[in-house]
Amino acid sequence: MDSLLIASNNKAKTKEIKRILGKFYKNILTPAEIGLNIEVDETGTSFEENAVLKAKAFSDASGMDAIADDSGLVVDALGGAPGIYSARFSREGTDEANNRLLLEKLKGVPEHERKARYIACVAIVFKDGKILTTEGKSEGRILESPIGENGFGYDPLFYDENFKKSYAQLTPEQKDSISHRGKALRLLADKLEKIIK
Ligand code: ITT
Repeated sequence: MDSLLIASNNKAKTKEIKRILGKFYKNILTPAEIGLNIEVDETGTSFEENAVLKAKAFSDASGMDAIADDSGLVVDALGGAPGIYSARFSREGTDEANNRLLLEKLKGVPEHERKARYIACVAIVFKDGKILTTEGKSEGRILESPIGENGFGYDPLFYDENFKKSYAQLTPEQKDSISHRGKALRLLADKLEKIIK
């Protein structure tokens, strides 16, 4: 297929999407690369609704196939928060402030009650209006202090029991192999493969 527009300005996400879907499209472009600047209000009540909202807005504005991811962190001890509000958990909304607030809220919570998962919903809206969505989850637990330099968002606090490392200590390829977004994108790749054949 020809060109795919990524409906996101999150650099870490766009890199992950390019790595995994690169073989399906000749060009995978970001909004900046085509000079498109739109803000989409994430007014949905689920990851899926928000992913479709974002992909549709970018597809409509560009006339291209567009892919969006809506994702977040679900913490059991916080009743599922921050969930779909993960990017805007703290007032500042920066990764640093979000991580600080998460640690504050989990102060005194013992290790076995710090279970959490990342969830990602990925949606492609094709230029003919058809929609494909997939979802991926990855399980982990929230550390008591940040460690690692890679990744983004809550990665320095999100610990994987198999690698025995935080997501921020994983290489990009290791993260892709187990992450919520990696899983959702591979499921999407399977669906795309069937469409192309
Ligand atoms: P776009 O809407 O432009 O795609 P965004 O960062 O605002 O970018 P979301 O609305 O989907 O994206 O919010 C996702 C938030 O969830 C993100 O900002 C992180 O705080 C967290 N998150 C999602 N996936 C993550 C990952 O792989 N590693 C760390 N944090 C992640």
